[in-house]
Amino acid sequence: MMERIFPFQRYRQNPILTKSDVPYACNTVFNAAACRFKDQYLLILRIEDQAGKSHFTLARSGDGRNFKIDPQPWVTPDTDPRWEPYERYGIEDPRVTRIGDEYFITYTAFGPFGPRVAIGKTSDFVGFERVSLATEVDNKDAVLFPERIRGDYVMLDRPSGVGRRGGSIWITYSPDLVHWGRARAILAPEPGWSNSRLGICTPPIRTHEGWLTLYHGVRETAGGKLYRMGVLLLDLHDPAKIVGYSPYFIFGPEEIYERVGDVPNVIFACGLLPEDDGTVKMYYGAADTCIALAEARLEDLVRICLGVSHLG
Ligand code: BMA
Repeated sequence: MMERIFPFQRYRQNPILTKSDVPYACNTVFNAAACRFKDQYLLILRIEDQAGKSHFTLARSGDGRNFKIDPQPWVTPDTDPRWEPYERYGIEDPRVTRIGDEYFITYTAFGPFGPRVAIGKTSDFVGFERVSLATEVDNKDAVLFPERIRGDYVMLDRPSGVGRRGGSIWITYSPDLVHWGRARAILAPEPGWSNSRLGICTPPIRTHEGWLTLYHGVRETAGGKLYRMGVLLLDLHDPAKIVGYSPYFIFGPEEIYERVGDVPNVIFACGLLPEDDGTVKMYYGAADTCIALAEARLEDLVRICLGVSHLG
């Protein structure tokens, strides 16, 4: 029998944000990027409006649990003709990575040609400057590493795959965040809990044993798609190499707010924040309808990747 390991504990007062917390009319709030800025926790919320298009609004907190949402959106789809055709249907699923003194936001730009990965940046969470449309279409779930590796920026992304070949996790490199290449495949869907497609969830965290990231695995069922989460550890010096990963899911929809919503049975994390006490806070969208929080010990996540079946 395979040992079942569920390292994350849900916050008792989940969900932490719902549309009733948003100070203006919208459909849903979900899939938020997370970071620390000055002495605050910041979430970059994906808010879907009543026309079905998403934009980003900031939420701020002193303790990482109780958030207050800004009165106005922060980033909306661009009207500049260089970007407008690609963001016309909305901007979705942000992830944020601090590199030096700047915060880089990778997100899905969605338009009539399909979804593609875009990168923007800020240093003050007031301004937002678009940097590049980093991939062609049919690619999403991109995260940047928090430091250059052998001189290059490094990104994990998820080209969709064609036909029955579901999307896989890839790695790609850039000297300037604009020109990307030397792409290599990292992990493909496998029979079982992630048989349909995979995608990276959260920007990599440096640990002694490797870069730790969460990924989602999708299983097609008679009742629709089931989004659950695994954990992946990549080599510190050559992140195209896998050190280890969970052969089973470590977090899946169970609670009513994860089971019921606009898209049922979805948990979708975009933010994982390490704390000084060795724990991590995972912020995840639940059922594409609200935002929830769960906590784990970073060491437990590493041990799962290393194949240690009993948590310490
Ligand atoms: C994915 C993304 C996510 C969403 C998930 C489940 O493809 O679009 O934004 O949470 O599907 O609907």
